[in-house]
Amino acid sequence: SPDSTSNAKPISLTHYLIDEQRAGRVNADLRLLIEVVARACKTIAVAVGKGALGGVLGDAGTGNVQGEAQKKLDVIANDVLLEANAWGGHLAGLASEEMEHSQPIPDVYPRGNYLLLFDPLDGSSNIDVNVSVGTIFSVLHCPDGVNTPEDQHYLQAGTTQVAAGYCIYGPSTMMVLTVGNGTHAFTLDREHGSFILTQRGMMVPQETQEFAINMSNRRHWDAPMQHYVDDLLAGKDGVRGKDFNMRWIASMVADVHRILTRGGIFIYPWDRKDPSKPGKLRLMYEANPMSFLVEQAGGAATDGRTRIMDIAPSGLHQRVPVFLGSKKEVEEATRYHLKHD
Ligand code: AHM
Ligand code: MG
Repeated sequence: SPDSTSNAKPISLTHYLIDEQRAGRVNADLRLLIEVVARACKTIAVAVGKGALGGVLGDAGTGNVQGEAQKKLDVIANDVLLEANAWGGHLAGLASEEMEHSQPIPDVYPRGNYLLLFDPLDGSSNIDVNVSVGTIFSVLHCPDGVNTPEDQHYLQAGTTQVAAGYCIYGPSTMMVLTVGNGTHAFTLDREHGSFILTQRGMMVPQETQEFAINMSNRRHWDAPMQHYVDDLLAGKDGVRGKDFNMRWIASMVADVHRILTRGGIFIYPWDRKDPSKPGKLRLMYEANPMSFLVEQAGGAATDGRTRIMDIAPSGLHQRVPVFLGSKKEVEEATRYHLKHD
């Protein structure tokens, strides 16, 4: 993109947000809230980057609300985000993948009008092997007249999100953000400590020859899912008439970042390993924010049948199957399921 190579003066995240505010697309509170999240992500980037030297690798010895082992860095990242956002005055409350219930902003601080949801460190099982991980976040309005938000107030469809983004801690640290006016990437300039706009208006190619899925679960999938992937694997010799390449980092932020960069389809389907769970990924912390980013970049996101952002949430930690990325391919995968119904 021309932004990363041109001689034009670099545009910082702060500058970008002020431009959006002047254009009437974000207000001062939302702008400052995003700045606070970005600052917290810089702190997390430092902790992640220290690796073994920071004594932060390994298990925390605790479980989160879903009974999953927490890494020390899960706990650190969660604390950093809570601490950074509590006193800013822009939020009414927060909810985290790592906490059973949402938390209203403590009474000692002023309360704002937004709700922040986050997965503090997604893909954290990858940390110990030094693979990219990330923070995912979503911003909602606090419903009118609600002063002390409870879990139920967060149960809003993805279409109501006012902002969403992720920060990827990889070879470089990047923040990818949407406030409903395209999806834009900012790279952390470590020397100066600011995020610089390096790709304006990311666009996911409509078609793709690359898919991302954990193939080891194949026998646990339902029939349409098995047929769909079998047809991808048949390549040129099958009904699809073209070969497909496969990538699976097992770190959603890294997999979605690749798709936003060069296209592809990312799938975490329903499987019968644990029939009580309708998928692995969480609607509120992972599926909705990623769907918003992908749709704003011209891609699509469904649960195999329905648009993810149209789902009316029933629980803070609800799980959903996820199909997202290149629009034509997501539509194709969705067709396999609808045909079968
Ligand atoms: P987490 O929130 O516990 O880190 O789990 C989510 C991660 C995603 O980042 C990734 O896409 C998926 O789990 C990988 O699952 P699997 O290990 O089944 O391949
Ligand atoms: Mg996660």
